[in-house]
Order: sequence, then C-alpha cells, then structure tokens
Amino acid sequence: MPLSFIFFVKDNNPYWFSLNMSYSKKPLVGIIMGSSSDSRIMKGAAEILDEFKIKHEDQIVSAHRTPARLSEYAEHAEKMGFKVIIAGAGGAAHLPGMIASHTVIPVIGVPILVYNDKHTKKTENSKFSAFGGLDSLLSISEMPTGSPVVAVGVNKSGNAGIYAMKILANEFPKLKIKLKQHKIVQHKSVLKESDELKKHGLSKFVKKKFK
Ligand code: RP5
Repeated sequence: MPLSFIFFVKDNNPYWFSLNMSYSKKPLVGIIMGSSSDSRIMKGAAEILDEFKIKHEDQIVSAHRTPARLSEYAEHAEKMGFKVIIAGAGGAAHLPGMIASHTVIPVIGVPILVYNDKHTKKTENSKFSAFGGLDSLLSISEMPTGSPVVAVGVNKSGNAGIYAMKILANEFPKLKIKLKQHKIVQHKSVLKESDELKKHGLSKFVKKKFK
C-alpha cells in the first residue's frame, strides 16, 4: 500500500502531513453566489478550503435573475457529487434556501452585507443594504420547516468553509485531524497574545498591536 501521509506527535500535539495534493480529484464543495459583487466576500470560503487542499467549484447563480439556472445548478451539484454547497447572497438572499429546496446536499448560507459595486456613482447610502446584512441573515436562517439551511454570520464566508470541512471530516479522517490541529493553532495564538499582553501591559500592547 503506498504511503499517503506522515503522522507524528510533538509537544503532545498531533501533526499530520498529507503526501497527496488533495482529498479527491473532483471538487467536493460547490461555492455559489448571487452576484459578482459578492465575490470579494465569498473568496474567504475559497481561501480556507484551498489552505486545507479541499477542491471546490465556484459559480455565480442568481436566484431571481437566472431562476432556471438555479434548478439546473442543483442538478449539476448532484451529478458532480458535491458533499456540501456554500451559497452566499445579500438582500432578500433567497439563493441558499432555493438551492436547498432543490437538493438534499447540505447548504451553508453566507448572509452578505451588500456592497453594491455596480452603481456607477458610489455614495455611502447606495453602498450598503438598508438593513446592514440582517435582512440576508434572517432570510437565510428563517427557512420554513422542512427545507433547512445553516447560516453563518454576516460576511463570515471563512466560517462557512470551516463548517463545510467539518461535514467532510466525517468521511475523511485525515481532514478531521487537520481540523483538530487548526484548533490547537488557534488555542496557542491566544496564549501567545495573552503572554504578550501580560508582559507589556494593556496600554503598550494596544499601541503595538494596533499602530
Ligand atoms: C443579491 O443581490 C446578490 O447576492 C447581491 O448580494 C445583491 C446585489 O447584487 P448586484 O446588484 O451587485 O448584482 O442577489
């Protein structure tokens, strides 16, 4: 059997290096967004998946401007064998819920605080959604009984990526270990910062960190 990973323990922490480039040759996650203006937020999901070497396919699917394409996409996602769909949308944000109504693939919704880049004249008023992202959050999380969608926080696309990997980790034990490592890294970074804060005192710490 070919060696596909190296596992070792150092300082009581597990380390696991995959010799394979990724977990699957085909994308495991479908990332969709309602508009190109969502892409700057949604790239956070792609970045964390890339970091963990999880293949994803990314597309723009508008629930209201391309409704037929939406149902076609759901079929495509099933044919492709995606394990999870991450769907980001702003405003009325019906894309995640509509996709969930077409498929049994779990859908993670990213509520987006709309940056309306397409306005030629940009003013502060036209830039954001009237309800600051709460509109999208409620729209995604308040799916009626029978067609659930998980919602992460407003613009928290990276969290959607991590959540998707937690689902995938049920199937890929190596990924589960990498996610545990990720938690250890987070834990250690808090301890490191706390040590610095304790050493320098609050005023100096703030000056140094946020200069
Ligand atoms: C939603 O409307 C999209 O998800 C986007 O967040 C928002 C604004 O879309 P554009 O006007 O930028 O295309 O459908």
